[in-house]
Amino acid sequence: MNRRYSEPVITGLNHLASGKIRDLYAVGDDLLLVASDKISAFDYVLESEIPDKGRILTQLSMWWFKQLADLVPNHVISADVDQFPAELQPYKEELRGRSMLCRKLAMVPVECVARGYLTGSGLAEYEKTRTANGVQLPPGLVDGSRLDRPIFTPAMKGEVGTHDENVSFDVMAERIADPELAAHLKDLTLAVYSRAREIAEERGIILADTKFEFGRLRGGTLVLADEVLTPDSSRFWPADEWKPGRTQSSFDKQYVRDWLTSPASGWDLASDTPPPLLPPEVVAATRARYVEAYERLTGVKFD
Ligand code: PZK
Repeated sequence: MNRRYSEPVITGLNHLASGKIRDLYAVGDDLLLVASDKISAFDYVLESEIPDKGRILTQLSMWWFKQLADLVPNHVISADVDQFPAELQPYKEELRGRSMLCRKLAMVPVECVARGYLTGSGLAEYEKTRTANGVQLPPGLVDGSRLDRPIFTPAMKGEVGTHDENVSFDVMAERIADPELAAHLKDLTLAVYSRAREIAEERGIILADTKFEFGRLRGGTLVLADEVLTPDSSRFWPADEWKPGRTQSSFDKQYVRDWLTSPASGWDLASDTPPPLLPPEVVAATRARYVEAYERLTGVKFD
């Protein structure tokens, strides 16, 4: 695979780790999570960036954290650069709107996934055994079917460079060797996802599934971490185009996928060569979709 990883963007800060499109820095005893404008498609991080994507996703996460605060505490200290510690002030224009200062947690090594619609790896398992992560499901479901009761489908780290491995609740509980924690993760994941699915549905966006990361404070309190309920951590589908029985349109990335797989791009997904630069109109249309998701969900104009 020919993945490209982002370089740590802010020289001068104590870089700790990078995901595909986000970077993590140490700031005193706390952490700074910085979202870039990078976008991934077909497992590649593209050369083209989507202007404002990091700010949009950070502001969306912050909005969700607020909607969910009565269900679960979160790791955010502040996303207001003017409130950041003195050592960050030299970087404040680079950080503004796209960074969150967070409490450092002892992370739970489980990707806590909730699914309220069946697709992807959940669908693949269902078609073989009528289960998802070992959970029995009703007969007759197809790609994109809504699940009346959302399911908890945890995943755990596999080998480097591979996708996470879906595991049953029991296997996850065994591996973390803490059945009470396992039960708490499941309950929190389903409670938070169910609240979010309902809010999104009212606003014409289907939140098909999502991935949460939790950590613990000293003392043991479970805290919701990372970014939450963004198009990068979740599948967003336009509700007005939802039609079970086929691959659903992606709310945010459909223009990118359509163009990359069209003859116009000159690119072959099977070729193992990195995807080409996106044309400006594809970048603009994609940016508009991120803005639209933000504005529909929050009811607030993005600026
Ligand atoms: C933490 N990640 C994943 C995200 C990356 C890596 N509050 C926290 N405390 C301790 N650790 C983490 C968090 C959070 N969130 C998250 N790895 C560690 C990650 C973004 C960029 F490089």
